[in-house]
Parts: sequence; C-alpha cells; structure tokens
Amino acid sequence: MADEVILMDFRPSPFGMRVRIALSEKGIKYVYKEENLADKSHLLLKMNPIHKKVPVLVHNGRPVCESLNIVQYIDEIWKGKSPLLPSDPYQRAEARFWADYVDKKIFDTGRRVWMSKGEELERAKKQFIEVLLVLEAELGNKAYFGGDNLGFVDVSFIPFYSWFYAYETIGSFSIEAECPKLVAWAKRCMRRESVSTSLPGQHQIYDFVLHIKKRFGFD
Ligand code: GS8
Repeated sequence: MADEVILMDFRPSPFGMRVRIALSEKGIKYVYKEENLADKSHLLLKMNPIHKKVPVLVHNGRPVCESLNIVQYIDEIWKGKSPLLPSDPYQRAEARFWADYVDKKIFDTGRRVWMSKGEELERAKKQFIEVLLVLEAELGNKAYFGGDNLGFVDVSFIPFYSWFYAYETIGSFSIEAECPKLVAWAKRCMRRESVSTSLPGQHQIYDFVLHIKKRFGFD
C-alpha cells in the first residue's frame, strides 16, 4: 500500500517550512493542507489536541507533531535518500543540540526585533545578532552545518532566512553586514530546490509581519 502523507501547515510558519524541506529532500509526495490559524480545522484539533499547532504530519492516518520531531521521524522512515542526521551518535547529539539552540533562540529573539521599538528594539537587535554570531561560529568554514551536505541543523535554521528581510527592514539593520558568512550559507541553501520551493518570498513574509503587527496593535 502506498504511503498516505498529509502535511497540515501554514505558509509563513518557519516550523512548517522545515517539514516541507525535509519531505522535498526525501522526494516524498504529500497532500498539503493550509490551516487557517484564526479558525482551526476540526482535523488539526483532532490531530494535535495538545498544542493545537501546525505543522502536523499525518502518516497513514497517524499524526506526528512538533517540527524537529517530525523532521527526525521523516529521516528515520525514509532512510535511503538524503540522510539529514549523522549516523554517529555523538554527531547526532551535536546536531540535535544546535537545532534545539535555533529553536530556543531564533524565533523569540527575532520576534522581539519586529515587535519592539526604541531602546527595547536596540537591545533585541543586539541580542539577535549575538545569537546569529554564535551560529556563524558553529558553521565555521563548512558549506553547511551538516558538513558537505544539507543536514538537520540546516533544515531547522534556514526557514528563518525568509524572515530576514522583515527583521532587517523593521529593525533598520543589515544581517549581511554583521554575519556575512551566515548569509552566504543561506544563499547556498537557497540554491537547492528543496529549500527555494519550501520558503515563501522574503517580501511576502514582510507583508505578513506588518499584517500581524497591525492586527495585534504592535504598529
Ligand atoms: C511550534 C509550532 C508553532 O508555533 C514546532 O512545531 O516546532 N514548537 C512547535 N506553530 C504556530 C504557527 S508558526 O508560528 C501555530 O500553529 N500557532 C497556532 C497557535 O498558537 O494557536
């Protein structure tokens, strides 16, 4: 029986983008279901009753939740093509550490950049750049965080590149000026079809962020 794969997602979600990239790297065909997060579907509430969030991967009727968990699941189920996690247990632990670092730091510090003003914005920008510089140091001279090939940390982090223009425009700063090697890495990732087709355009994300700011009264 052929696998039935459904992805419940929301286009601007960096977490959903991770899953789209992983599925594309593995060459898996799937049904894409866009969620309206202001009016969540019955299916989403049923498939992710604990967090009620996207992304959710539904594989042969069974839900898998939380993006990093989903990417690991995809890597384990479809082992043959484009391994994302290293086979060595220590390197695997390191990859999970850095993906967790991205998870804990980027979304929240980035959100402070686009939500705040004045001194708070200046503090947020400084902190955001510090986080990016830590990641740039970890990348070092490698082509990808995964070495010669795109790996788990790359898949976890690259979705946020689609948010860079929004952070930069709202915060009036240049990420490329602060972290040139990281931006070169991001452009390298973008040359891969799995990445370029999974990320929305940076201007689309910027418009989305402006819309959110207005809707929640942060503008
Ligand atoms: C985060 C998912 C998430 O925040 C993961 O999958 O890695 N740790 C989770 N999803 C958001 C959309 S992206 O900002 C979401 O579904 N929000 C709906 C809500 O909070 O009600």
